[in-house]
Amino acid sequence: FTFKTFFAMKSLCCVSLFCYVTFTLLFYEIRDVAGILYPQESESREVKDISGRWRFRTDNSSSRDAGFTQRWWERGLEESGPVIDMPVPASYNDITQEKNIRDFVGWVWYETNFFLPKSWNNANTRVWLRVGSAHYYSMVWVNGVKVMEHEGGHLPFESDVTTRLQYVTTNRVTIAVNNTLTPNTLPPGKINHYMGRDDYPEGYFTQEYQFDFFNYAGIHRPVKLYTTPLVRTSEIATTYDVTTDHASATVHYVINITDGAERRRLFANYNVTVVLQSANGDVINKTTGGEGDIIVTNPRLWWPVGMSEDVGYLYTLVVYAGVFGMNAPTNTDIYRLKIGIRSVSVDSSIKINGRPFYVIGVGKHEDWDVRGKGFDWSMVVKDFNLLDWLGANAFRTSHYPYAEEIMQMCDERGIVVVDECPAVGMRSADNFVNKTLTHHLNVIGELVTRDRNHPSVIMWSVANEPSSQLPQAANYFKTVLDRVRELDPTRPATFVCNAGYDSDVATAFVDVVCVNKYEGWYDDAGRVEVIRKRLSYFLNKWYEKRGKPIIHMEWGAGVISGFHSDPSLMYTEEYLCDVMREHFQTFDSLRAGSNPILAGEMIWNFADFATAQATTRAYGNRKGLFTRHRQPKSPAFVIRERYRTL
Ligand code: GCB
Repeated sequence: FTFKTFFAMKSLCCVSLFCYVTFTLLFYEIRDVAGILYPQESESREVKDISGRWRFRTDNSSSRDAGFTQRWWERGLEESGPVIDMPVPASYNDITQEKNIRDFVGWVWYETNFFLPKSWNNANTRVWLRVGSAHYYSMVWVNGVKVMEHEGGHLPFESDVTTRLQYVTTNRVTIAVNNTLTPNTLPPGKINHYMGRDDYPEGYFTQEYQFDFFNYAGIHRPVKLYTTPLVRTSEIATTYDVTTDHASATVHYVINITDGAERRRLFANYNVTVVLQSANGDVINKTTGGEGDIIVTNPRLWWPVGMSEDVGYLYTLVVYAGVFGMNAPTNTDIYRLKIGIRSVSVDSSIKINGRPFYVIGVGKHEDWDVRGKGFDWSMVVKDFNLLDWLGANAFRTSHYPYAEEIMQMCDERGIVVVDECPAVGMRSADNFVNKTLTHHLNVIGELVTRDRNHPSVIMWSVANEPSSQLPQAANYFKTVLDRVRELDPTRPATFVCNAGYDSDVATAFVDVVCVNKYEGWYDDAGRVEVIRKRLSYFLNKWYEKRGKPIIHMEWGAGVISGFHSDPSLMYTEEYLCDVMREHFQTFDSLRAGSNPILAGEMIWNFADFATAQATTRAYGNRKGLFTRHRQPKSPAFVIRERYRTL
């Protein structure tokens, strides 16, 4: 199955009115999902980052609702109780020496103040408040007035706060965040109450979840204010066609222009000019209108690491949007979107620009010491340098969407991304109900509209290791995967499966079969000698079942850095090296030959990471190639040798 762009399909269907109507509806549906463009400066936009040291308090009341009953947002937080310093962005869990804060469940309150430049106070300027992400449910007030609520971590949310701001004095922003997970959140979880138990302290409860990483919480990504003109570009969607000889490409674009009344209008009311520039700013081509095509002859295609000398080439799409008749530069909104021209398709293999692409990557986490899941440029750049050192060409945003800045770096560095939804730990039947499904579809909408312009994203993953053997999983995942393809028909979609090949009912709807299996670890622990045979049997069974290319998404073994043994023993550095060599034999036999069934391998995990406390987790998950402090364990050198050779 080849993923042609729907734009191409639309023009093919022009002859048939029926088809035209069908695709036009699709076209409008894309517009109905509010995408949030990354805030950036331009001649018409300013950005003010208000991250930093905020005031913070956990709501320790037994029902965690004191903040609401006492209306903490109405005054400075200091006036309603004690506060502590809290960095933003950062998870709050590891910042203090308090166990209560590390393991806190419920509402926490953040607050800061900011001044605004007087120049922002004019009739043609709108000011937006944007939270890069907060885990999990957020409410935001500006100067005591509620401006937005958002459900779900890992994705940005914003609101027009123009009318809430003050220019003669300081402004106050209050953000309440609740990390409680329920059977219908993504990821799901549940609260266990120990009511009526004489053997537990009174009122005791715990947060339980079925995923293997610490439930870090707080404001995880920067909080920014930014300005736009009244009429602004609010969404851009691009797709590409590349000719088979690579001699020409078409950039299809759809732009949404939003006016001051926040009504979405036909772009016919506005004057839209779109200019495609090369990386060094030369104009390649330009056109006008809110939707259209830009032809690029002899395009410099976007290639991932290892497929070309010319890795991660990005053009810039400059969008000028203004109102007809008042086209003075001050009224024109200017937004620059970096794009990479490439195609993705799947038949017997994954193809980028028509050429087979073999995934050699890692599963990752946004996880660092002290800051938890808080965005930190030092850690992000370090991780990219380590990916480069390994020679990896891909990673999966296991198990939730990563920061936009990380996606931008993937585009630039030619690192392919399998972009994952935070649907991890859907293990029980009460996770597969309409309430979860509705939220899942919303999250998919937010994820696809946020990330659809990143050339690095070659596949959507809608979940990790759901109980896909449950009968209700079939319809559930068909619905979710249909929705992804509806929003983005240009990329394959999948979920990552650990159900048995004989019991799973939902991989029928994926484009690439992605499986997790830990031979020599969870299966046949300590018996490296059976890995080759067992792994090969398993992957062949999957291929027999679905006949689709397979990515072995997770495999590996726990290693405590500095543990050694010969012959190897589980948890030693030598053990993972042995496990790797056995896996490589099978991978090589299945990725080559006349019928290659394997499209890629991703080891679990890039680095050690924090988890909930458990008897099977010694200071977190130790399957990292690198320690949590990003120092290599010896298996990292074995992977490096392989990835750099492949
Ligand atoms: C898995 C999960 C991942 C865990 C890993 C492990 O299958 O997808 O989240 O961390 O196994 O190490 O157990």
